[in-house]
Amino acid sequence: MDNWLQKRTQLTPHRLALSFHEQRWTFTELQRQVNGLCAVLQPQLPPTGRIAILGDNTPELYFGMLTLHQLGIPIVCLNKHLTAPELQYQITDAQVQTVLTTQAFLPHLEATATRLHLIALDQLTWEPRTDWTAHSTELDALASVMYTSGTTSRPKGVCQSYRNHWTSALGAELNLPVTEADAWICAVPLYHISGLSILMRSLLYGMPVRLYDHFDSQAITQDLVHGRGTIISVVPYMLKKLLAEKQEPYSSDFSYMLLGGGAIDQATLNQCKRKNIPVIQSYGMTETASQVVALNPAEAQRKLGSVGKPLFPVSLKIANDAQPYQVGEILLKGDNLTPGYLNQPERFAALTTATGWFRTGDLGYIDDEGFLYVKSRLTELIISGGENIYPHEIELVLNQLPGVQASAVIGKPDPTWGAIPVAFLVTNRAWQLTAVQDFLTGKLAKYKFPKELHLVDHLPHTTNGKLKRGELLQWLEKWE
Ligand code: S0N
Ligand code: AMP
Ligand code: MG
Ligand code: MG
Repeated sequence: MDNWLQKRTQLTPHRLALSFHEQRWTFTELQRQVNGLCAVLQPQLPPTGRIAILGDNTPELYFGMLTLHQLGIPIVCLNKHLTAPELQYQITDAQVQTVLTTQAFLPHLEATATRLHLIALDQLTWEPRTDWTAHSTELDALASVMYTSGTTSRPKGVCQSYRNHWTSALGAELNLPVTEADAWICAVPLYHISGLSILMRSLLYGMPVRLYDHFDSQAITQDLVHGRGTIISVVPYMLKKLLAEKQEPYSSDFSYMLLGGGAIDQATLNQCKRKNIPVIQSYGMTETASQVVALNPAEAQRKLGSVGKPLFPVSLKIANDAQPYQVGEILLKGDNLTPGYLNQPERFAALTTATGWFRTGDLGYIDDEGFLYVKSRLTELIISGGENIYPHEIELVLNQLPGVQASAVIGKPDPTWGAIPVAFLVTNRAWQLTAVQDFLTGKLAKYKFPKELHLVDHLPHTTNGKLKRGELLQWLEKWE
């Protein structure tokens, strides 16, 4: 295939591609920016080593990502909240030598152990160019890498091919057709698949993206009221903020909020219904290049609480040939699915059944009409505001606290974040939450910090020594 931006520019040169505050770029203008950046960047890029991006959702970062694809280079997506040691692992694992970033993030990257070639996109100057020979798109080539934390050990670099992005965009479009009048608000991070998938859809559908450098619920509400966006991707935290913000009707042009990234409570969905906010629930993961199951707009109200039916390119079943309403692990197949984890084929193989189904680790059931309901997870993943946290990675650091014999972390349901990490310490010292958080500073991303601390004299274990996290949750409930 031709390079997607070039193809899109040939097809609809004058259509709006991107807006950011008052700035606007048609596909032709976007293409010219990217051509210009290609010419400036290409001579600077070393011949070996991968290239990562790190930063806020700025137009410069957007141009940078498209430039990499135009040069035939996969994008390693780094989460801007991570600390230098957390970034270091990903940089080493992905053999990153160069990072496209912005000035604000330079000190952060300079603190990593690897000597990186850092390029601050907001410090570069380039002239828009009309010509550049773009690298064509090989569907099975690597397009992007995104890290997700693992249950016990190292984070996994999820490989996403162009075929994954292509299939994902196609499946989404067949469920929720996008028209020329649509514009998709992107306030989810471009380093998550929630954000990158919007960029990909823009190229494939010819649809404008209204970019936000961070989640600003007031400004977004004004956009929705004044018709400056017809679709927006949100995680539950964002949906609740927008719900609280809404005082006046959204523009009649507004279509829906695409909700994903974590579980939502029925009360919030009911409130959305009362306040006339159309919500399309979806289910997906980094490994599936965004949604694989989504509600159909016509059924979104009737099936409130369900995440919908598997999209056209997706095969889904519940393990052990479960009957309707019987809960089991959600299994997936299809071209959305990652070809594997970078450098860790054994971990992908361990999640693949003998007949080639991907084990999601999520538990759910299908009702008698074929709609999926997600119930919980097999592993102890905590999802706070759409960011994944594994208790084990926090425990590893807590165990280094002076005077701590043992630690445990569990996710506690939280009305704002969905869930928050709560820590239990067996210790002979009077540790306070703020002192623990100080100790974690620089070691763990802030969103992983425990928000509650309990000093206990023992932790509950099974007879074979496994921590009983469920019992810890019961302790919390008893104490409250
Ligand atoms: C929720 C967000 C926006 C919160 O960030 P905000 O409000 O901008 O805060 P900051 O200014 O960055 O920080 C302020 C303080 O808050 C702490 N903090 C930030 N985030 C979190 C967090 N998640 N949990 C706990 N604390 C947090 C900061 O540390 C800071 O602390 P102080 O003030 O003490 O320094 C932000 O977290 C965010 O953007 N979340 C969304 C991430 C996301 O997109 N996740 C989805 C990942 N999954 C997927 O992509 C697959 C599903 C999918 O594709 C999808 C998902 C949604 C919709 C559609 C789709 C689709 O299928 O297309
Ligand atoms: P990530 O790869 O970070 O997007 O995380 C994917 C995980 O988020 C899934 O495996 C689920 O555990 C969770 N998740 C995504 N969508 C939903 C949903 N609609 N309801 C409940 N959990 C969800
Ligand atoms: Mg912010
Ligand atoms: Mg995540």
